[in-house]
Amino acid sequence: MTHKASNGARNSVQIGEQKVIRGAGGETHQISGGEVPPLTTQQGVPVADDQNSLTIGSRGPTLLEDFHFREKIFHFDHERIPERVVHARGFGVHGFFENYESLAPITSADLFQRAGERTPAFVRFSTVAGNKGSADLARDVRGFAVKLYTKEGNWDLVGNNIPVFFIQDAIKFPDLIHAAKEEPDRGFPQAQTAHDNFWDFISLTPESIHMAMWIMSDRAIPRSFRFMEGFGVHTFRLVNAEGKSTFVKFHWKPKLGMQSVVWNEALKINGADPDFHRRDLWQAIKAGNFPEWELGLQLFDEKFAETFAFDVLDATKIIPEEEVPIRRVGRLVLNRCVDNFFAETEQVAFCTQNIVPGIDFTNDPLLQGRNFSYLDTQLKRLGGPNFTHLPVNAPKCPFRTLQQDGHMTLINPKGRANYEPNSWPGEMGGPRESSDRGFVSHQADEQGQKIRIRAEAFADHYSQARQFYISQTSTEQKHIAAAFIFELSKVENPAIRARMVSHLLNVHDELADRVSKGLRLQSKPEAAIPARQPRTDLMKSPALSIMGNGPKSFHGRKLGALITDGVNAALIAALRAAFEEEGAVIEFVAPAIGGVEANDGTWIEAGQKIDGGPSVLYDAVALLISEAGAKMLVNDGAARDFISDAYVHAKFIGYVPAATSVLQRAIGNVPRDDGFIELDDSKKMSAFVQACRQLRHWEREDKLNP
Ligand code: HDE
Repeated sequence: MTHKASNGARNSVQIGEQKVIRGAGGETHQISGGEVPPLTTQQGVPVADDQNSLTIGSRGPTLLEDFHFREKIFHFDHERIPERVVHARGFGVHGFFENYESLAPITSADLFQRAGERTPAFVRFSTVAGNKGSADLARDVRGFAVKLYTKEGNWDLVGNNIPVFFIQDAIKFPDLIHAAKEEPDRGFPQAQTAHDNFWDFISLTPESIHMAMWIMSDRAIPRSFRFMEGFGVHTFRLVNAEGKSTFVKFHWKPKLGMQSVVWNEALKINGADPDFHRRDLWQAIKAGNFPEWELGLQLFDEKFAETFAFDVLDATKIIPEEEVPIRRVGRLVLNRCVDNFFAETEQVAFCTQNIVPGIDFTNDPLLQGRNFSYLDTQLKRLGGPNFTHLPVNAPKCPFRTLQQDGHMTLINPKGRANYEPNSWPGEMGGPRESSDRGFVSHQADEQGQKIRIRAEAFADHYSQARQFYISQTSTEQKHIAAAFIFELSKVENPAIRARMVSHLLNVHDELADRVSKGLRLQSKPEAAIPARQPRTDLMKSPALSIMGNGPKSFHGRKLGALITDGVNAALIAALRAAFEEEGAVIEFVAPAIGGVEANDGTWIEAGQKIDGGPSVLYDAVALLISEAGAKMLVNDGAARDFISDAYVHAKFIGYVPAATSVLQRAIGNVPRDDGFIELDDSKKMSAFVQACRQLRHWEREDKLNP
């Protein structure tokens, strides 16, 4: 019989800078440096052996008295909590909001009173339809939820990256989400709206057509969380110290500009790196490239609301920026990753009802419904009423309630009084309401019949969908049509496909025509009968286009450079200098992860092996291979895909003459358009960076798909 050491033997021993740790089989490994804390049970009892459970003899039964084993398994069994019913897949980070100037004339909200004031923030980005383990590049709305820990309580602005929503009344939310998520009999498709139930619901819900345009646009496949806008969606109120209310729509404007990927690329990214968005944000923050957004306010009064063409309480409508300009009032900087994903990102509980003095709701029926849903959902998800005690959810200002007890309570009021009014003096009496500092709801006149009826002013479902379409560049319009065709081609029931086209006929003839042809409908359906005749006189809103508002910079973007042994070291140095000066990141992709030897004998480490670093992961590519490297890669499928995908996805391609044979093998003898930049000497590098600033060479895409 053999006995393993379990009589208090340490798991690690310090030998100078080296530590020797014991593996599961009792073997030893060396790791470097630092004191390690002893492993304990939850009760703080040090653990001597975490590799073997307690048994009678080495091959005998396990003993019930092994409290360490039982505690470990018990805790593991209960690691999961219900994932969010929507927005399950998310990524949270910390940062701060910095206020530019005092907004006292329009709001008494404390965070907006002083120029330069910084308010801690936690932001969680998410997709809506997919489960927690789904892929980042699903065609979907992105959640953009911001928790601001102000000095007068937490303000949660729980927004999206699209400024409108599918429905006008919260009572339809469960239907919308049921239709979008997996079909209940089969449990698929995952994280996709390309299926019958979704389009069945949409085609029977004309109010959703405006939002359908946005999700079929490139907005639904952002290149990065860092390159997308955010919106509060609803009309809110700002209220000043005198009680005067101003309507407001909240916008987050990314400093790095907007950018999206193309759909074929998104499909491939989901395979190559399902964590593409979260990895991007993680890497940017860890590298000190902190993304920033400016908070923009669209401010308007009752008079504007009365004269505006649509109801400002209808969340399926925008107010074009050209009509009510955006005032930029501060910046949001995201500068710290979480220490623990579960404790923070999973347990963070956003609630639309979390507002602070100086901010108030409107009667938007979607917002009113959300105010019930978010608090309610946290109870189920986080298991009790004390989720506000968790560090990520607790206010960072002093707070004191008379609430007590409940599951997992971490805070209970001290003193004798746990009720009020009470007549106990001073501290013994506990906290008191304060009429001067407390939250006061904006006083509004409300009266009317108790009815279930949609406001007449909500009845126009198509005019802004058309406005969105005409505001896009022709490339973006093509993408929208292609997305409708892709999604509806996955719909098995032809009647649903035709019904969608009947709505598009009310949006724009050209779009309806493209989609109808793309689906090969045998006869074009009649236009759907609109509740209100769509308007065709709404002006273009240039702000709605992504491509029309490019950042004209490669800052924050990523270049994938394919290298082989014998790569020209001077070119690599020039590439590094040029792209680093632009504020971009370079990742080297090589035949083996260990790296390559340059022509001057220096060693260049690789970030990816070719098949693990396909070009879909990069914004532009450079082919810096040697003659010998070209001979090797010309028959390498992954290298060919690297080039042909970059080509089809309209990326800028810098290449050395030695790469010509591989280029030809990958894309044939196509003429080199302006998206190709020959890097025959280091001086061409600045031309390459300059080209990359356009982000994509869309003319090529137009030529490839006329
Ligand atoms: Fe949400 N939504 N929602 N939603 N929503 C949730 O709350 C809901 C809506 C949004 O990162 C849930 O904590 C209803 C609009 C974001 O933790 C739930 C309605 C907008 C997040 C819920 C809406 C959003 C959520 C699920 C129709 C943009 C993720 C888990 C009236 C303005 C927050 C949770 C995070 C999450 C309900 C519509 C944004 C079930 C009933 C419109 C960003 O409470």
